[in-house]
Amino acid sequence: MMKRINITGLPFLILGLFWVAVTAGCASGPKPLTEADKQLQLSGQIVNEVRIVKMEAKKYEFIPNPIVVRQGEKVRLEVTSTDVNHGLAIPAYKINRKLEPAKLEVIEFTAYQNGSFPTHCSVFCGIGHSGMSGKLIVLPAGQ
Ligand SMILES: [Cu+2]
Repeated sequence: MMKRINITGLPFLILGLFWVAVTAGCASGPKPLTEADKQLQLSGQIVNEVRIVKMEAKKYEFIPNPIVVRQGEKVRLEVTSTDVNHGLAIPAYKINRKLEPAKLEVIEFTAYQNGSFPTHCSVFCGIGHSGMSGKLIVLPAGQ
């Protein structure tokens, strides 16, 4: 007697795995702040009520990382790539900006939501591109 292999569940299994991969890969929503996050120093400095953070992008990192701001602040990231084309994406804040070498990019947003938000390079820049990521830490208001 031959056993039939039941494959009716296979498409669902594949879909399920695909869904897990996609949601894990695109987890752009906030994660809760850890105790260590809450001890971080704020990045940059406040000038005329705007937090200005000068940033550098280069193979394969962002400096500073993490970017630490306080909820409710107006934030201005002044970002320059010091080598090749990169991009800075902060999906939860709908930010995705191309960074050309030696060209200053100014990215402004209001940090309306607190939490820990993933950031990543959005322009292929070489072998380490997929690991070129970081965090935006938005500390709760009023501390
Ligand atoms: Cu890249």
